[in-house]
Amino acid sequence: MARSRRRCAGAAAMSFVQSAPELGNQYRDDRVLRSYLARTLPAALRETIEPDLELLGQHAADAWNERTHRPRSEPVFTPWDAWGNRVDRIALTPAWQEGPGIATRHGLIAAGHDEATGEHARVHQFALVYLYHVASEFYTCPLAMTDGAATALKASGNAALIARAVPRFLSRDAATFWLSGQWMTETAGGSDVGRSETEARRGADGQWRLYGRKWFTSAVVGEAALTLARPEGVGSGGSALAMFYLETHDAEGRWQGVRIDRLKDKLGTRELPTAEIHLDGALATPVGELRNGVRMIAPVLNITRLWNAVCSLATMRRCLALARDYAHRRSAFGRTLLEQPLHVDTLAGMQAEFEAAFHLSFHVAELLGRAQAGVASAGERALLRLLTPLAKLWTGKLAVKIASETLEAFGGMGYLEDTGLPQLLRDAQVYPIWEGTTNVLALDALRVLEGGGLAPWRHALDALLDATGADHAAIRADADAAEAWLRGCADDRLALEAGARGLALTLTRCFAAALLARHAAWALSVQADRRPHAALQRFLAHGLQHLRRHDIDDAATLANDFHP
Ligand code: MFK
Repeated sequence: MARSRRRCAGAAAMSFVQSAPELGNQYRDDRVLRSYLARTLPAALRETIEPDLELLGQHAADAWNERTHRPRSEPVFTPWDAWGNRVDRIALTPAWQEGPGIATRHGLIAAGHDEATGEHARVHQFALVYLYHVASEFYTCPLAMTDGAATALKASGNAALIARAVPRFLSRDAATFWLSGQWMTETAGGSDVGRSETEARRGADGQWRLYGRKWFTSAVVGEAALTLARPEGVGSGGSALAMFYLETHDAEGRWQGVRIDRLKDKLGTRELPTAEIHLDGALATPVGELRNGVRMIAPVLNITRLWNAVCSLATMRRCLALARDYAHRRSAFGRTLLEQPLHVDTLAGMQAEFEAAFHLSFHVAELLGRAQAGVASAGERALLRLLTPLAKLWTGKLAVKIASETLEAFGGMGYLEDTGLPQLLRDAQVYPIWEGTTNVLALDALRVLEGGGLAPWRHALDALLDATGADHAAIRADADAAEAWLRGCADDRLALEAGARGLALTLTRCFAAALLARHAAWALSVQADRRPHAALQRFLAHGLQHLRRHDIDDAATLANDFHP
């Protein structure tokens, strides 16, 4: 890879031209991923999947290195044809057209449900997701929902729908592969889904048809969708909603009861055709009972939240790879950026946060794989339920921070659209919003703690630290503080809710630190690699504790400060 500064040949006054950052194979170059897989996967499985990981790692590099030679494109929506027929056609970008081929060839969804790899299925799958995500231009978004739909249908026990849809969702052949949407968000309910207004009516023919408006349907190009609707005549609230399965086209390939109103004009993820749609008599099948739809769709939420965490990691890793490469190439004040202590210190801080986030997110994938394979203990299942929203809320925010810092590491060039760098930041901003905002997820974590307490989290944390053979008193002290905070707020609902984000971050960072400590001990003894240990020291120095208990009245006064 050329790392030299270049001069503009033939120019009258020879002026300096900075070489652009380039990526190498994103699997081979990823010490964190490779070291993690070496610890967690059986050697035979790792050797089997490695060629595939290398291919996706090369695809990631090629997609970035060639991107400057290709014009950027966005999906184009055509509601009517020239003759006045309603067609609702969406022309996709080249990366999205390649999506089904890549997703099925590498088994992006199938790998996560592969019984042959047992409890390791999800780690294998999320390694693929992590390598593919940025190059996919968020084709991973509908893949996440399809994975969620397969998981929710399997959990529903509806044999007919499982037989019809799941093999298509898990297909390894683009010709038979189906994408599924999760059409949940409405104008009244992005977070408060219980306010959904879409109505389900049963006709004289016994068929259910849906009527309503869905406000953020990112997988509108899919062949199927899981959605929520309120059966006619039932009451209000989330428990009165039912979960329905529908197919978007009829046997002749025409939209069935679905009208696309327009594509969203979004800050980022612009290659992803997120649509507003109307359901106007769309034929649909209840997946299970005609109520408790929110509970029934929850498996989709949990799966897509883990995808969100891993995609956030992928963005962080991409940012770091670019910033590191550039630091070799770029000189200022007579030294490369990599010889400048403050720049090095800044990159090291980003790397430490990323490494901790990596181990947390992939640990959630491990737990999911164990739960799915039926080998997880009750404690592990409880931990999975808690760590899923925690991993999502932390990594979403962190990706924005690291993307922002990365743009700064490029100086003014980081602010220029045609470097491709601003897109990383704009795209990253979706992570804290999509599939539940930070606050909704912090409250979800609170709901879990109210059900099962902190014991599963604390036992697992202590077990991880005990296994390192070191004391790690600082991590345990912050864990003690979190437990004390929770006990102290037990009778104060307002304080509990107001402090839920601080509690969530503290639980997350303590657990991520314990996971990083476990990996650092392993890497030191097995690979003689000190880098995870250095990452841990830095991560601890950034601080684990975010517990807050502010005066609620003061908070209300400040938040409502509309008048001079
Ligand atoms: C990548 C490209 C993106 C493109 C742009 C996208 C921009 C943004 C577009 C969006 O709109 S994304 C938003 C997606 N929406 C969400 O993620 C929903 C966020 N809201 C929540 O997660 C709320 O917490 C929730 C809707 C679940 C609350 O609803 P309710 O009706 O108040 O539910 P409730 O009563 O708390 O829970 C109902 C049942 O579900 C309970 O079980 P029981 O009936 O047995 O008591 C809960 O325990 C269960 N439940 C809720 N969340 C769960 C869960 N179970 C397991 N896991 C969960 N996560």
